[in-house]
Amino acid sequence: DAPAGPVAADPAGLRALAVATLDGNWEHDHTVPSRTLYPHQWSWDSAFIAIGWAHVRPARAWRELASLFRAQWADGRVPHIVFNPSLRVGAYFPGPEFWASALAEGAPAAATSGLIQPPVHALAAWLAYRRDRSEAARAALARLYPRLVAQQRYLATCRDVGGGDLACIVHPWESGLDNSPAWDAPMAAVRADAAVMRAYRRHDTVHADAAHRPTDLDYARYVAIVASYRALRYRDDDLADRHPFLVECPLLNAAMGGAEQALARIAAVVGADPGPHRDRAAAITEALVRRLYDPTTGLFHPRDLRTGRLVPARTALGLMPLGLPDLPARTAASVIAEACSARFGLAPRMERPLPSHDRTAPDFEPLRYWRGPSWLNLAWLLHRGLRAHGRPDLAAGLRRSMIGLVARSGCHEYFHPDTGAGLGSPAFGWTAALLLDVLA
Ligand code: 9YW
Repeated sequence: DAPAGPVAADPAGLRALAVATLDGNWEHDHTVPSRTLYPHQWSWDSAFIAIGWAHVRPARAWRELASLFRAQWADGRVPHIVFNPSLRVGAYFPGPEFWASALAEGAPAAATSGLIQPPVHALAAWLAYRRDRSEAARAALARLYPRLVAQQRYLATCRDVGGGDLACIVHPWESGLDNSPAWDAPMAAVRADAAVMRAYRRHDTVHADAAHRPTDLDYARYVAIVASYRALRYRDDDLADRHPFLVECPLLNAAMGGAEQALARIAAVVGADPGPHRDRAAAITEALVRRLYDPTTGLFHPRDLRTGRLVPARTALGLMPLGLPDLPARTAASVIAEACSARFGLAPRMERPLPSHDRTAPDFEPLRYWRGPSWLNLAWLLHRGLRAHGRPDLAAGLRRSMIGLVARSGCHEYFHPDTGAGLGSPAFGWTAALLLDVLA
C-alpha cells in the first residue's frame, strides 16, 4: 500500500510530524508508545522517548524518566510496563490483574509488570542532560542517579545467573524483541499448550494484523513463563533450578555496559565517583566478548543458560554490542563486516532499511514484527556504534535510511524491510523521538 507521495519532504516537516506524534501520545507524566496498541508506560520506550523530548520540550524528558523510576521496585528492577490506573480493565493484555504485582515484596504502589527491559535509561538521561544543562536538569539528574545505580545493581546481582558478569533475561519480552528468531530455540523448550490462550483475550491482534504479530503458541509460552515467575512472586533466587527461560542477551548486556559508561559521566556531574562505573563498563564489555561473541560468525549471539550453548540465529541483536566504545577493534571490525554483508545490507548508500533479522535466513519474515521488519530503535543504536567505531560513512548511510523511512511512511512502529512501507501502529513514540535525535 504505497502512499500517494512522501509524508513529509523536508527536515522541518519531518520535525513537525515527530513533535505532533509525541504531543499526541503525551499522557500527564509519561508518553504512551501508541494510543491504540500500547496505552500504558513502557520502560525502554520511555528512555528513547525522553531522548526525543530533550530536543523539543526538555522538561518532559525529565518527567518521563521520573515517572518511570517512581515505579522502580525495592530490589532495583525497573518494570517493563507501568499501568495507567485510569484506563479501563482490558485495555491491554496482559494487564495489571494478570501480573498481580501488588502481591510481590518490594513492588511499588503503582501496578506494574514483574519483568524488565534493556537498561537504556542512563544513556537517555545523559543525552537529555547534554542538551539541557539547566539547574533543573542537573537536579533531575541527581535525583535519578541513585535509581539508575540501583537498576544496574539489580541486573548485575539478581540477574547474573550464569556467574559470568552478564545479566540474563527470564522472558523474551525482557529483550524488547519479543518474537525474534533468537528466542526460537530457548522457547521451544518451554512447555505450553496453545489452548491456554483460550482463557485470555489477546488485545494486540484487535489493533494489528495477526499475521504481523507473534503467534498464539508464542503467546501461550509467554504466559507460561510469566506464570512460573509470578508463582514465586517474581523472586530471583534459585532461577537456575526452576525457571524455564534463562538467556544472556547481547542487546540487554550491551545496554548494561553502555549504562555504566553513561553513569560515569553522570557521576562526574552529580559529585559521585566515576571510577567504579568505568571499571564495570570494562568488565561487562570483556564478558560480552568472552561469553557471547562467536568468531566463526563474526557476530554476538544469545547464550541459552539452560543448554549452555550460543543460539545460532544471526539477528540484529548480534550487532548491538557495537555500541560499546571499548569493544576490541578486531571484534568491532568483524561485526561491521557482518552488518555490511547481504544479511543486513549496511552501506554508505543503503538500498533497503536495516532488517531486524538476517535477510538470507529461511525464517526471515518481512512482515512479522521482530522477525524481519526494520525498527528505528535498532538502527539508532547501531548508528551510535558506527560513530563510536570510526565509521561515519556507514553511520551517515544508516541515518539517511532512517530519515527516508519516516519521510516515506510516517512515524510507524516498524517498516517493511524491502519497500519501507509503514507497519504496526501508526504514530509510534520512539520512532518520532529517535527521528528528532538524528535530525538534530
Ligand atoms: C507487545 C511497547 C512495546 C515495546 C517492545 C515491543 C512491544 C509489547 O511493544 O512489546 O505487546 O508485544 O516488542 O519492545 O517496548 O512499544
